[in-house]
Amino acid sequence: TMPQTILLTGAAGGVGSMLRHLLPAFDHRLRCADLVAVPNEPDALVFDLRDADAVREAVRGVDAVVHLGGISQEDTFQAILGANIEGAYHVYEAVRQEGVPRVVFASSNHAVGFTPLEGRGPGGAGLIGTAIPPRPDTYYGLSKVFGEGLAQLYADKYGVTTVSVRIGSCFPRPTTTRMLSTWLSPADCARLVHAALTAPVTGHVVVNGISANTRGWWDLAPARALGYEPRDDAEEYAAEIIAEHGELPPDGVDARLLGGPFTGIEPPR
Ligand code: NAI
Ligand code: 15L
Repeated sequence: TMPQTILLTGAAGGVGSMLRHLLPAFDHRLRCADLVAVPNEPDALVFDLRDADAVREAVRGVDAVVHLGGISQEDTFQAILGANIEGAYHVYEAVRQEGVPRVVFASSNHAVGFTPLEGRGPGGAGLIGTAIPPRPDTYYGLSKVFGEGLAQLYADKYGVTTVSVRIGSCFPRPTTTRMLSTWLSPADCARLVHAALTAPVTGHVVVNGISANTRGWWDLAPARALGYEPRDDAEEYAAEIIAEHGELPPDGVDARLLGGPFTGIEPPR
């Protein structure tokens, strides 16, 4: 098949940098964009997602958008409103007007962060799927609920296909005990984004995005249905992490609520 041209927003960020290195191996050609210059990408487009015209220009002519750009943790409502809510709206309006058929949206575990874990996971009460009510744990998580809603609207009304990936914790390696459950390795992230870009699906599909973690409590069936085959398991780091941080206290937020520490964050005002 012909290589697809993909607009990668948030290309200078943590996940964007990992995908810049890993996606070309899947034969995707990247057009990088960010608010700041993208290291080693002199052709990257530098603009603010709040600028509708710049977003439209960036989207023109691509086969798909991988939308990572925006604020990736809790912030003031105003900041989230501009970068994440208006930003996502501009991406979908551009996609609609330019006739781009597909978006992969970087959603988050924090869209459903107040979901109780109730001893889920291996040997527990079963895994948490994607057909659960929104329960954002922050204004940040709320912006991901908005993004998923926007994806659904543009699927139903305009036939734009979106795969929303509720990412757990995508970092080079797990660094906390919670991440033994939530880790998405960079290589598995690239596998999942590739599956989301190429799977023969339409409409709005929501998938959980973690590696094949022994301690995972998220159902990966929706992602596997797209062709995602995770190869990494955070358990490889368990001995080291437990030696440093210990097991999760059963009555602490990390063991009780899906969003862990974000459920207790007070936003800056
Ligand atoms: P990051 O904060 O490292 O990267 C986000 C990028 O978006 C930055 O390079 C930033 O400059 C850019 N950006 C921020 N505001 C912008 C604006 N107004 N206009 C244009 N660009 C703007 O975040 P990371 O970790 O790379 O995450 C990427 C995406 O994945 C984010 O949407 C995040 O919410 C989502 N995600 C990440 C998780 C993770 O574990 N890394 C977990 C769940 C979701
Ligand atoms: C997220 O949504 C954040 O973007 C990321 O920085 C991590 O905090 C991650 O969730 C997590 O829950 O570990």
